[in-house]
Amino acid sequence: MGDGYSFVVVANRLPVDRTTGEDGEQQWTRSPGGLVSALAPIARTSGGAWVGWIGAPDDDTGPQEVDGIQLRPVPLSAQDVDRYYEGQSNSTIWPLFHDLVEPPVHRREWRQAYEAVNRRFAEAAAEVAADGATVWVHDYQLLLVPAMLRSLRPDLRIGFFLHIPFPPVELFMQLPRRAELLRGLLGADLVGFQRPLAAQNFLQLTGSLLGLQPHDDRVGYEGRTVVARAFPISIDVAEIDRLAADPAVQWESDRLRADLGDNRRLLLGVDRLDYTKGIEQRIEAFGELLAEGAVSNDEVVLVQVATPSRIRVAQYQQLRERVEREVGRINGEYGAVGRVPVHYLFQSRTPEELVALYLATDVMLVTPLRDGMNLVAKEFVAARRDELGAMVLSEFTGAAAELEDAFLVNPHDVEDLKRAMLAALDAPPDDRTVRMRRMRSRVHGHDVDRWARQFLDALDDPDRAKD
Ligand code: ADQ
Repeated sequence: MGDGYSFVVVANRLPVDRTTGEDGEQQWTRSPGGLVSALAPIARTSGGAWVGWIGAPDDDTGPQEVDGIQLRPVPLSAQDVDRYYEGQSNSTIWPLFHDLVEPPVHRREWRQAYEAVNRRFAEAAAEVAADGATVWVHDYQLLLVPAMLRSLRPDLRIGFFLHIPFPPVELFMQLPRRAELLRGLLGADLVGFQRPLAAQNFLQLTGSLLGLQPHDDRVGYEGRTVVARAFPISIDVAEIDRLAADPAVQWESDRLRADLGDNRRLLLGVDRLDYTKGIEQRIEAFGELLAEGAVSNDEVVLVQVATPSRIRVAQYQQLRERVEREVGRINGEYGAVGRVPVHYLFQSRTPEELVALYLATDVMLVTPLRDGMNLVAKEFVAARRDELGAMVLSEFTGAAAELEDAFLVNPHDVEDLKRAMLAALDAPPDDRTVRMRRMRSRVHGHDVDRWARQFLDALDDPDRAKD
């Protein structure tokens, strides 16, 4: 075991995408995204490895190195993907942890697959970790891994970070085999959440479900201390800033503005197509503003970029149909030849294209019904070097706790959405600049590197890191 890795990341997905080279050879490239760019340097300099699924079923690619990161793939069969990933992770835990925005589905065979796959992740991590290594487990797909890993390797220092909200006690209590899931998390030394309230929910649950006695930010369990604390995640600010300063990106932004109509103001939504993101409610509110004549097709345009996500899950297919029907209805009713009020793109876009869109935007719409953090909100702010642009932001995102200068909104209330959209459109330029400046200073002081460092320092020594 002595020759393993001293730092191991365990996440559902490996941080790589498959591409096909010019000669037809399959290659792996590092996937974009803040988490990967924050952890890759740490993994590289500290002799680290990353355990995760390669993203395609029945792929038995072996261990390999990509861009300096040692990858240890955990293969999943088509049935594993169906039951562990699309089933228990995304049709049971995801909706339940997001306040039952959609009803969770409970199936025994999904739970069994979830446990079996979590065990394989834990075994893979136990195999590659050096003596006394630090292991950082991520997210709701792997709630059982910390305890499984601890029983295999009591010598490890284990951290867990939950990227999504942690539900209130009475919602968590609805989960079949809830105590086992909670004990899974208690296998960690440090459990990190996006918000302090989530950490409190977790600690309270250890009392009400397991009869433990949480105190302050920790709880004693099986002779150890488990610390639970908030570590709000962020983005690679320097990278977004670099893209925003790139003349090619700025040129693309000007071109988008011209294509959409220079005299129209642009509202923008960028999300995975997910029912937690409030896309339907946002489009409905925009449709009502058009119907009431509060805005017109000549004055405003809404661009909604929605990345395809979990497309085999029924609730996501139904959402897609509802959104597309509503966009068609609004464009049919209020559009003109060559000019429609809603541009809907069911597509993934490159970071350059997203930043060009952010730069072209007058009002950014980030209106999830519930969201752990929401990185799009922070990317928009980081991109606006010109200190212009307003943001409508849901109170139910983690980001709202940090970006209080946005136009905050209750996305369940269509009237409130309409009010906030109009307020953001009508805000005097000075007011928008003051708000943007404050939001930028918050985002600049808290980038994803700092987030990762704070988590790992606290994992190393929770009391030192607290000062
Ligand atoms: P997500 O639910 O995926 O993340 P979010 O935080 O907004 O949500 O991150 C989405 C990322 O995907 C952003 O970096 C964004 O730029 C990118 N993206 C979105 N639409 C895209 C498109 N059309 N094309 C290309 N890229 C697109 C989960 C939790 C969040 C939490 C993050 C990180 O649900 O609450 O903020 O993890 O912890």
